[in-house]
Amino acid sequence: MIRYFLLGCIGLGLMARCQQKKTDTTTETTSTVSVTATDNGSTIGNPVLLTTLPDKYNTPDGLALAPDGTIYLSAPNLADNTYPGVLLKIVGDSVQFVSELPIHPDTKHACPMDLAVGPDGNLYYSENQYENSKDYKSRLMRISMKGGKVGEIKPVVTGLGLGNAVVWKGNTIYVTDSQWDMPGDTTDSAIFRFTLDELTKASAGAPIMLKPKTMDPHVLTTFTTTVNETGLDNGADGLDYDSEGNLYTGSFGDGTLYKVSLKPDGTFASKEVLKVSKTISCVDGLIIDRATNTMYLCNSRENAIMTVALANGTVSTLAQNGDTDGQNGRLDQPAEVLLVGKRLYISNYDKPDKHFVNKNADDVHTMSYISLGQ
Ligand SMILES: [Ca+2]
Ligand SMILES: [Ca+2]
Ligand SMILES: [Ca+2]
Ligand SMILES: [Ca+2]
Repeated sequence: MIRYFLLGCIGLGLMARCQQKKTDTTTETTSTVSVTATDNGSTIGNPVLLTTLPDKYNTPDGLALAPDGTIYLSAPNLADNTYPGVLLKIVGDSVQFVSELPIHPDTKHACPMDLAVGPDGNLYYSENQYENSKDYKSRLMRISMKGGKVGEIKPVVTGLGLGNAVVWKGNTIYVTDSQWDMPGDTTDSAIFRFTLDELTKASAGAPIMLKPKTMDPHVLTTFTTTVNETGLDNGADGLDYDSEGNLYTGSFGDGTLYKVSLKPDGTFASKEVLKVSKTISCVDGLIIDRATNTMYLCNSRENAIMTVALANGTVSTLAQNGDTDGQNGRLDQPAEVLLVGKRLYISNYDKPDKHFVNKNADDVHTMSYISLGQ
């Protein structure tokens, strides 16, 4: 019954009237995204509340599983950056403080995004300083880890535009930069590639300094965003690889998914747009279950977790909610996912852009999860 009601709403293009928005005073009726969601209602799936976070952790983002089972979480705190960006960990159904992070000398902010433990046991994270400065201030950072304890933290790469996702594949780390522009084109983005050797040397000496607005030798490949009504030119965002070692990324601004094939040495071989069964409007964080070659992605704009069967491109919506504050585990603009066993952890970023289902960076800050399978 509800489904037919919602379908009716979409068919008539009258979502704004069908939904009873308490505070919506806009007259927007032309959004091209068909959103099958109602305010504060769970429409698809059953995301569960993992924990509620205090104001000092107001924007949770990156998630990483360490070999010792620790689940690390970054809090860039971009919704209210009067609170410093910090490193946290998930313990059971609670979130615990791990470490403060160094501020950038120019922006005076730490802004940790995605994280990944390297083959050397150290924890690497990218920064999103783009919110503070458009002048290529973002860095790749290395946290020296000894016996699970945080040691020295220092930059190993400088000059990124908007460092976003990171993934280690063997002795190579791949990093997305959602704002790696070229001269004359402000809509570009890139995947970067750095070897463990390079980063180990950088950690002992000076960081690798990228050359903005060039095809720096560390660029694996670039992408161009088709800017839509959101006005967002952010490109490559989430990043992971399948069982055959192909990289996948998705564009935050236009939702295109890309498959990037690599040579045996980890350098670029080819890339293609992934053919999918249904248009996806926005891709933030993603993870691939390499046992099944299923991608789980965060559709930040539509407040949804979607799956893509990589074998045939079939897109399904695993969970989706309307404009929520996240309480009770409802999705509130998911940004990152992490699969641990049958549990899919979800960071609710809750910092909306124009034409997003999520309308308010509210004062409820949450982590959710979805139990997959039995
Ligand atoms: Ca740009
Ligand atoms: Ca992201
Ligand atoms: Ca919230
Ligand atoms: Ca919200």
